[in-house]
Amino acid sequence: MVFGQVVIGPPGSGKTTYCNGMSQFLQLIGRKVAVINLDPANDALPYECAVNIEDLIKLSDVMVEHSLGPNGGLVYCMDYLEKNIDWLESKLKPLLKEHYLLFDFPGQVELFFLHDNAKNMIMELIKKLDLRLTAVHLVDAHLCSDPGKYVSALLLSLSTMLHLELPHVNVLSKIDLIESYGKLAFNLDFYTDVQDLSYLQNEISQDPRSAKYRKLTKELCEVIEDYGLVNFTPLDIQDKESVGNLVKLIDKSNGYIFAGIDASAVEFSKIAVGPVDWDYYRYPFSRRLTYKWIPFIELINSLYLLIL
Ligand SMILES: Nc1nc2c(ncn2[C@@H]2O[C@H](COP(=O)(O)OP(=O)(O)OP(=O)(O)O)[C@@H](O)[C@H]2O)c(=O)[nH]1
Ligand SMILES: [Mg+2]
Repeated sequence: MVFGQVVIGPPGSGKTTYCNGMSQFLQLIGRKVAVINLDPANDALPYECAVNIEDLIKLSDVMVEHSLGPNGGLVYCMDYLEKNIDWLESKLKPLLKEHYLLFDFPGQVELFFLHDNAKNMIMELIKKLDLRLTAVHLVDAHLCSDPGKYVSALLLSLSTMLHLELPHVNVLSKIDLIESYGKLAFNLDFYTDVQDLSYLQNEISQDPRSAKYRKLTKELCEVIEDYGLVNFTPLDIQDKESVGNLVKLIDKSNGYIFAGIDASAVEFSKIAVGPVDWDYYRYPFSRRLTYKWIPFIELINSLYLLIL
């Protein structure tokens, strides 16, 4: 079983920066990480990538050869990648033994709630390579500063969740910048928990530009609430506590915390509902350990820390 994340979100939401920061964090807690760049428009990569789509197809070549713009070119590249999935599989196979995978995808949102190429490709990889992947959907926290934009971020997140059908974590990225966008109409919890959107409708009603869409917005908010699927985790990629909280959530969603644990269904459900602590991060090979060894290792670990 191989675990990893499919990192998606609108252009500029911070996906590449996230892959860089997340891979550094995961390495610090003892995991071997491979970042896979599947965005052919990513020219200056801040991380060292294990697989790069540029070795298969170049966006600039596609645009020239088929007279396409950047968006059409990216859709073409994803289609091409899906047809050449064997290439990606062969590149991933040597990494599977000991790596945690981070897939950096392009920011064209239509690839993830409209077209099927990216989804088919991910499903194929999951099936053939026995992967356990969580979709991490980044949305710029800036969108909270405008009620209309926030509703569109909610809709985008919901439609991506429904389309991809993967374990899914929505993230409000660049939360460190939120104060610079002015005072928010509500506390941050309101935007992250997505509990009662009727308050938001009052805000929208006061906005003369949106007045004529009032009824439409109300109906859309009701759809989002009826599904009850969307919420957000705030993230400042430079803050290790913030990244750590997100890692705990992702590890629960793709089953990383359960891997290698030889326990009953009751034990599993206890782990699932309880708060995740950091113990399982301390042992890089804990995935292969059975539960009974953990107290022993904890003792060794404490002695080691004492000596240090
Ligand atoms: N302040 C702050 N800036 C961030 C954060 N994450 C990303 N950025 C900045 O946001 C900009 C866009 O980040 P990228 O990582 O390139 O975003 P992307 O989603 O990969 O963009 P595309 O690949 O073009 O879709 C860069 O200038 C980053 O430095 C964050 O957590 N805080
Ligand atoms: Mg990028």
